[in-house]
Amino acid sequence: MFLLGAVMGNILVIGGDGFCGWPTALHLSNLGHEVTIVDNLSRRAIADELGAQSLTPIASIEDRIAAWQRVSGHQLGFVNLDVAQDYDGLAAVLNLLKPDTVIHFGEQRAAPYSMKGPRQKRYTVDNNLNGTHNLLVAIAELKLDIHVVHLGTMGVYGYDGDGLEIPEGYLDVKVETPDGRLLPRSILYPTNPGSVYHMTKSLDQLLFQFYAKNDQIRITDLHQGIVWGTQTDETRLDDALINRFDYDGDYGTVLNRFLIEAAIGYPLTVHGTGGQTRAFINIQDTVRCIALAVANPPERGERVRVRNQMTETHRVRDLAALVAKITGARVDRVQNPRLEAAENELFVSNRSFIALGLEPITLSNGLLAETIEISQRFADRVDRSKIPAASLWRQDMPEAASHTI
Ligand code: NAD
Ligand code: USQ
Repeated sequence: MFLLGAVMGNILVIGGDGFCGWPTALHLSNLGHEVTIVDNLSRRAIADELGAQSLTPIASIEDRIAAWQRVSGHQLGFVNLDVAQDYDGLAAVLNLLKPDTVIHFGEQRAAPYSMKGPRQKRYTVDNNLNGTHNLLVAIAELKLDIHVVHLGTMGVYGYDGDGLEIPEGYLDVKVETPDGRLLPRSILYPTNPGSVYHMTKSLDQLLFQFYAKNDQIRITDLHQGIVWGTQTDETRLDDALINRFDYDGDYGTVLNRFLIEAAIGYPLTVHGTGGQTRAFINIQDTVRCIALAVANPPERGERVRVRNQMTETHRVRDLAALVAKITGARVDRVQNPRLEAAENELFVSNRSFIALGLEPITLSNGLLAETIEISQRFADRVDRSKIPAASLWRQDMPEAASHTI
């Protein structure tokens, strides 16, 4: 049995000011849930630190919340709190609101930023692991029966695949005993992270496994692919609700970067051969998947429920060719600043969301045109100097992804 958001609840959205969290908070609020955002606004601070703002002009959190109340009539709560640093504050919020569900987006999510240098590596590990662990400890200590929905990543599985279908979190294996018997085991799929950021998501998985077993916390871990697009049904309702759109070399993700590059006549920055195949999902499907995950929690005592949150896979150079075909952009091949396989295959099971009724938006469904339109509308806000990917995976690698190869 599954539910389509029919049971309304009290939901805390950690990281609810971010790219995925903001439209999710609006979507859940629109469905009738009581939503409170917890965010320390660190993403806005990092944008200032990098001198790289969202392509779209995003309103302050206060103006966003006021605009939502004006257009929808729904209230959104907001707590400015660092979940990694302020355990007591987090515990107090949980104890006061006693949410049915906590959705946890509140991590440093850019792989290039996490590889920039020692400060960013340490910040990413401290922030992501302490935040996740604080949440689990607080729920266990307060003895609250909360469903934790965490945003993980497809990147925990690694990207050197050769054709095996990646299952949803667990691998069923047979282990040979010393006396030759074969015993079945279901193990967490071996992780193979490609950055410090992806490594924190691999480590999060162990925290979840332990607290699901020891304290019977109900946990869903969503292994999400690269999110593309920017607007959703709710963020389109008012200019002050517009979602963020990162395009810089650290936070911009590949398809959104290609679209804004095309809009300003900047050659599409394909890293190396562009042979990496990745999983993708549109932001509108992200919010739908999260609503489905919220409505379909695991039972107490059940192992962590892992769902692969992606709708299609594409090779990077094919995406560049598609964008070039639609927009007339020129494709450039630049020095790859990352250490990653030159080519990989990727087959992913997403059966659990399809079984819950997800009807995937794919690149061919027309939403690409909307993202191109947004890119063109705000093209004059682009700082071209922020486009090259400058964070190197190893300091001894050749400089600058801006160099054509
Ligand atoms: P984002 O950086 O736009 O949003 C994250 C939000 O969390 C920000 O508003 C930030 O201020 C907040 N935050 C970070 N640390 C915090 C802390 N210690 N306390 C309170 N708030 C904190 O990122 P996003 O793109 O919205 O990603 C959200 C989640 O989804 C991340 O965990 C990310 O790993 C995952 N994810 C994102 C993508 C993608 O393509 N964007 C793909 C797969 C998974
Ligand atoms: N790439 C290019 N050109 C660019 C930017 C990227 O060729 O201009 C390539 C990269 O080298 C890489 C691929 O595109 O091979 C994807 O890069 P990305 O920046 O779009 O995605 P990634 O670093 O993996 O991170 C993003 C989100 C992260 C999320 C992850 C999901 O920032 O939060 O976890 O996607 S996944 O990729 O499935 O692991």
